[in-house]
Amino acid sequence: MRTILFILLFLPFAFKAISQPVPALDENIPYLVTFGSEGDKAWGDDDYCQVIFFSVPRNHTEPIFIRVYDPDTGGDLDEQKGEWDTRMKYSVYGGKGACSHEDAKRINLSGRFNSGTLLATKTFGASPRYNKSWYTFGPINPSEGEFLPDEYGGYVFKVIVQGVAGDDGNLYRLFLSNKPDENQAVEGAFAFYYKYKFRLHDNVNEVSHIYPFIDDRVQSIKQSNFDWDNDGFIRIISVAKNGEILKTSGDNEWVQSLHNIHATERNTSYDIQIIKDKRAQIKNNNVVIYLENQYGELIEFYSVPIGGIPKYKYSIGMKPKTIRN
Ligand SMILES: [Ca+2]
Ligand SMILES: [Ca+2]
Ligand SMILES: [Ca+2]
Ligand SMILES: [Ca+2]
Repeated sequence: MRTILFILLFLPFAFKAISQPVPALDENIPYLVTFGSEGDKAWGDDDYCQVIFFSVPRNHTEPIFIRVYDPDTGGDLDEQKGEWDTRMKYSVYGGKGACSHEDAKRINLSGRFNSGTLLATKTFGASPRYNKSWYTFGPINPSEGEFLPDEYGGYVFKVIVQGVAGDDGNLYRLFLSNKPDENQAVEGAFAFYYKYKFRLHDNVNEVSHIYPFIDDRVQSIKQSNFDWDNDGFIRIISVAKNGEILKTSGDNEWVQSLHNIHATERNTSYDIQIIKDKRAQIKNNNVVIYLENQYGELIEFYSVPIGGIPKYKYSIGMKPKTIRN
């Protein structure tokens, strides 16, 4: 399965520039979110941790930098509860097991989810110095990543963002850069993630997207989402699905729905579209989503849709349906 992924990755898509920020440009998601360890789950974070992987192509030898926008929790962008008392720890891992260790690909923070070699770490509280500005990790030698050429085309790094104190919400973005003091894309690099926590737009006309890749072993997916606050709907566009609806959660709850995979969808991306409720006008909505295949393995979301953004083909479309469990 991975071989096909690998081939697809190296087709000449425009990875440059659009694949380096997380959230990615094509995702149209305003910010990632992680709360302090005492956060109220009803505010939209179930476990106060986010894990993002970056892959750097094997032929890239120049140092790379992992940059964080608004790493502090305080000031303009972040979500305040009482005093600003949140501390947020950012850690970059490489080396053997950083990505391949099975605990690194689970939804729960059990076992060695922080597997690999710790390359850099820093903890931020409220900091006017970093409010609405960038902090840079690095230089990092690409070869310090975990070398996974067949699965991810090169060297893989893991970034763990974990709330270690407080109850406020941290909004932030990441960028994989060639430069320490500006965002310059590393050609051919991309990001992927399994459990994605982010802020929805306040503007009800904005549509956000996430792009899981359906490899050739996937027969069905189970999607789970948390604290969606019944804010509109989530739908799948693929070569065979023209808006199949994913069940959305209410306040402080998980929901799941099951979705069958059509044969023509294998080795293509899904465009999961997130559409807000036009009337409810919900602000500051933080959400969590992940997908599992029929074996209970998490399915990767990619910062750029592998094979491009899928288009529904009327010739193979199935009748939309949602199986709820
Ligand atoms: Ca607080
Ligand atoms: Ca801030
Ligand atoms: Ca922040
Ligand atoms: Ca929410």
